[in-house]
Amino acid sequence: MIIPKQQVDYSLYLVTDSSMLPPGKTLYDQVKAGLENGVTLVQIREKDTDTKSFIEEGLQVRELCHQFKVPLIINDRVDVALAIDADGVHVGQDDMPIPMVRKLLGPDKILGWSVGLVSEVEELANWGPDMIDYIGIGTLFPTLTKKNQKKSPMGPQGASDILTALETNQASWCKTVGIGGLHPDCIERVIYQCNSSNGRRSIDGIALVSDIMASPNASSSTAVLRELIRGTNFKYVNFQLTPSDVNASNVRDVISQVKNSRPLVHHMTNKVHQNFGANVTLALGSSPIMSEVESEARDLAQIPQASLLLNTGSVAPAATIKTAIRAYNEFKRPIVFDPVGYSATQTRLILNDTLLTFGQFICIKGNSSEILSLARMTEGKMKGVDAAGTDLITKEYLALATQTVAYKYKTIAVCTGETDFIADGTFAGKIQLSEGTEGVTANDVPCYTIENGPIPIMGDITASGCSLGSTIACLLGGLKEDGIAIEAVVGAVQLYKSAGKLASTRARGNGSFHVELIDALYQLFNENKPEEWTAKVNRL
Ligand code: 3NM
Ligand code: MG
Repeated sequence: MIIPKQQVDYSLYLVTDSSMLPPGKTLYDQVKAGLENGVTLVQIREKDTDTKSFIEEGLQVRELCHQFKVPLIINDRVDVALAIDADGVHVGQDDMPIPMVRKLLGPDKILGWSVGLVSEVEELANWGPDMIDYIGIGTLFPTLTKKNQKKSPMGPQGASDILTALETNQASWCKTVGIGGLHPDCIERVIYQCNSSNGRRSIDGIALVSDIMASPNASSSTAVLRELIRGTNFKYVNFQLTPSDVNASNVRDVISQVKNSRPLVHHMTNKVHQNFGANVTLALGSSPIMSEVESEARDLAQIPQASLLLNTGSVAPAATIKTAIRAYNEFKRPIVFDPVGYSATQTRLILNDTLLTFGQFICIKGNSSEILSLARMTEGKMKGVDAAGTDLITKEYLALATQTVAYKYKTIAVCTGETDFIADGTFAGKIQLSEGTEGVTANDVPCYTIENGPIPIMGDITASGCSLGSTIACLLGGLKEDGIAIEAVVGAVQLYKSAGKLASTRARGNGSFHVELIDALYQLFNENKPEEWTAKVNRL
């Protein structure tokens, strides 16, 4: 062993594949470039190499790795690992059974296992700490590298379930790396979102193949990866995620910022909402654009005060939505996600979960049914898109569901109803390998309520919930660089509820309520006196 196995640094784990080398590069070249730029662990994974060449190559790479004090792991071939005295072996679920591998390797070598299921974690825990040293958690995202994939991508939420299982099965000693489809555009998000529910751990490293092996410039590719996993602030929006005890003066300031900057609020939303949402946006001093054209999403995301409202009530093609999500994340502009009827049908569930896996949202908004199912705190499927049948659920339970969604997705979650709940799970954008959320759990994330008594007529017009999404997107879109996200979201919900109350006192019925709501939003926004608004904010 080049170093004691307890001291292995799993943070940037390079797995080889000589079938994808760029022209003129050898496996040795790519591994060397990786090691020179911060790879901390190497695995030779060669599926089609004959034994003799595998051993020759293995000896060369072992020598190279050891110059950098980096251990070398061999995939699958226990015989090759023993023959060249490698530092460890990695096996999958269909390879040699773990107790046999350990017996052949002896106690001091590193033994890694590919894990995708909670039941596998239970098995590993039963073996105890002398068997497995680390697991590769995967497949995280779709990848072309692994042929004959049997597992479907689990996303950060699936990886978090595995991390949680390690904790609940008392297997904290087991180290973890995430693997599968990891590239610079998603690595920070993976580190940010993957953690056990007790907040005690996150993944210990990133394992990848193609991003380095297939790179024409493996040195700079590795340097980019090294920088991304260094552990810092995850800036997926270009304003602040600082915690705040929101008050009227903060909210007044947010609205002034919107007035000055006139944000462009890009709606990808359902047909029923389009007209009303555009009018609400105009009433709030902002410019609506209702576009589901894939080719212009990137252009829109580059407009300085743009924001995206993504409402899956009736859906644009998934490819179009993904292009938009990628662009808004890349240009650090806010996305508000409204997963309408989140799990009402299998089609919606799959689409919404795919999108949740695919991007980082600054705000996720839903009614109580949607938030309860996102939190996995409800039994069975939702009926339709309305928040029916949740009247008997306590406020404490709804607050916890909102906090759970905020914590899981590292977002600001909004749960609408007679009382609105807002939970801030952004952790100020702090990300770090291994540390989890430093013991903070869903229960502990800041939570606010907004109350204004019942406004039954709100439920009698269409798209009133969707237009709260428009309002949140307007206020987030208007934030300056030093603006604070939670103040915009709380301010938006408070503004919307106050306007709803005011409009309900003026309306003669559903039709005039529609009009009065737009007028009331216009009036309260332009007066900008949050201290006089009837909806009250409480921090729980
Ligand atoms: N194991 P890339 S996914 C080797 O899910 C491997 O266990 C996986 O390649 C698993 O970084 C994978 O190019 C391939 O996506 C990862
Ligand atoms: Mg294998």
